[in-house]
Amino acid sequence: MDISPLQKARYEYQPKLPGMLRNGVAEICVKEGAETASVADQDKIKALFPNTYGKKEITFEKGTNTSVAKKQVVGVILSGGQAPGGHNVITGLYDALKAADKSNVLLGFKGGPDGLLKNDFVEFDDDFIDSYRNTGGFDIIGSGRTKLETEEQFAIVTENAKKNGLTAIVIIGGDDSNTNAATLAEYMAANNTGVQVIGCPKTIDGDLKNEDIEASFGFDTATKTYSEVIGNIERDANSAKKYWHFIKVMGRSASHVALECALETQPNICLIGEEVKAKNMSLAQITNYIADSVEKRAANGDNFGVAIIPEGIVEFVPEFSALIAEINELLAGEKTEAFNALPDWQAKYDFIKTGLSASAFAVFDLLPVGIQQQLFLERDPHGNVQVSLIESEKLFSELVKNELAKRKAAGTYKGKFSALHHFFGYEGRCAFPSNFDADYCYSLGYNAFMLIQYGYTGYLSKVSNISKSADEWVAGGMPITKMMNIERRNGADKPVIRKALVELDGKPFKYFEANRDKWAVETCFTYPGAIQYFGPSEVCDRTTVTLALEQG
Ligand code: FBP
Repeated sequence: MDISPLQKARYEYQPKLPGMLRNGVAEICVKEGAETASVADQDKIKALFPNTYGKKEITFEKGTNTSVAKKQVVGVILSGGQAPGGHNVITGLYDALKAADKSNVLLGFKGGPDGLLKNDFVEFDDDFIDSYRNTGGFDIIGSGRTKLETEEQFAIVTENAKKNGLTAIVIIGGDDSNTNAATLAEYMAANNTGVQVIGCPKTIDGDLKNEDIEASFGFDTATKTYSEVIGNIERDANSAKKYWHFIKVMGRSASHVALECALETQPNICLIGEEVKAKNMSLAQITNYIADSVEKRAANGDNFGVAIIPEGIVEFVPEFSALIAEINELLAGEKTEAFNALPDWQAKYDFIKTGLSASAFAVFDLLPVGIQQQLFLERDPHGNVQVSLIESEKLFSELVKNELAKRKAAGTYKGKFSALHHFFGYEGRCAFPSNFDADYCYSLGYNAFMLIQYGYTGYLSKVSNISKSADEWVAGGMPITKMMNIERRNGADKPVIRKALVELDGKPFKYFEANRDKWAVETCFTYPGAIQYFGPSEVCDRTTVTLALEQG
C-alpha cells in the first residue's frame, strides 16, 4: 500500500514513556498508596461494588518487578467516538505485553463492545501493530457505542472470555465506557472469573478528567487541529475584512474544546455552555452579547470577526431546554403521526402554537424558520428532538443578523454584517496524534499492561504530571470507583463516573474571562499553525493551554 512520507516517518517515531517505565518491564515495581473512597455517595457505591471498592491508589517506580509470572491473553476494545492516539494505546499495550513474555497474546475485539459480545476479534502480531504506530483513527479494530451494562451482556462476555482464555480486558473509552468497565470488573470479580478489567481515559471532549486523571487522550490533538483551522480563518478574516465567521466545534455537552480553541486563537466571541446555564442566559441575551461585539467592531471599521460556538450550547440555554422538553411531549407517541400528516408548514406551525405554552412558544417564535423546522424534522429513535443536530452556528448568526437589523433601523449600528458558517468535529478526531497524544497514549497502554501484570482490576490506567516533560510523568492506576457517584439517568439512580464540565472558577475559564472583553472589540487573533511532529521540543511537545493553566 502507498503511504505518505509523514505516515512513514510516524511509523518510526518512538513514543516517550514516563521515566519510571523506561528500563523495561522487569525493572518496574509497584508502590501502593492510600485506600480510596468514591467522590460522593460512598455507602451506595460501596454497596454496589463490594469486590472492587476502596482499593488503593498505586504508582509504579523503578525497581525489581515482583509480580507473579503468568501467561497473559489480553482482549482490548475501542469504545465510543474516535480520538487521536487510540492506536497508540494498543501499540503500547502490545509492546509491554510482548516485552514481558513473547508468548503473551493481544486480541483486538472488533467494532467496540459488540466485538466482545459477538466474539469477533483479531490476534495482533508485529506486522499488524507496526502498520498502525502513531497513526490517527480507530480503524485498527473499529469502535462502537453499544453500552455494556446488563448482567446478560456480562455473562456473554464472560463466556467469550473463557473460550479465548482471556486473563484481562482493556476498555479504551470515555466516562460511560469506563463506568461500564467498573461494572464489568465488579461482575468478573464477584463471579471469580479470573478476568481483570482495566480502563483507559479517552475522549476529544475533555470531559473525563478529575483530580486523578489530568486529561483524556485525543483532546490535545483535536483542539490543536481545530485551532489551526480557526487561526487560518482568523487570518483570512483579518485579510479580507468582510466576513463574520460562526464556527461550531465538537463537544457533545461540555465546552472544554471551545474554551481551549479560544485560548489558542483569541477570537472575538466564544460561548461557554456552562456559563450560559449558570447565568440562566436567554437566547436574546446571548444574541445581544454577540451583536454588541459586532456593533463595537463595526464602529472601529472592523466589519469582520470570529465567534466560536460549542456543539452542546443549546442544551445549556434554560429556556431552550424547556422548549425542547415541551416539543418532546407535544409529539410523544402517536402524536408524531398526526403532526406529520398535516398538509404544510403553516398548518404545523398553528398546531405548534396551540400545543406549546406561551413562554415556550415565545422562544420558538424567536428562532429562524430553518431551525424551527429542524426541531420537527430530526428525531431520535425515542421520538426526541436530536439537539446535537441543531445548527447552532446558523441559529446564532441569524439571531444576530435580526438584532442588527433592528439596531440599524434605530440608527445605532451602521456596519455591514455578512456571516459564514463552519463546523469542526470529524476533521480532528482522526488526525495523526500530536507528540503529546502519541506519547501519552502509548504510556497509558504500556501502563495498562503493568496494572494487569500486577493483578489489579477495576482500575483506570493513570499517567499524571503530564504538563511536564515525559521523563517526569508519573505512571500508576486509580480504582474507577473512586471517580463515581450516583446520578439520575433515564429515570433511575445509576453509579457513574462524574462528567467534568468547564469549571467557572477554574483557571482556564478565569483567564478567558479576564481577556474576552478586549478580544471582543479589538483584533487580538493568534495563529497556532499546524501540529508539528518533528522539530524543537517547545514547538512539538507543547500541550494544551487548558492543561498548562490547570497545572499551574
Ligand atoms: P465520545 O464521548 O465517545 O468520546 O465522543 C465524543 C464525540 O466526538 C462528540 O464530540 C460528538 O458530539 C460525538 O462524539 C459525535 O458522535 P458520532 O461519532 O456518533 O457522530
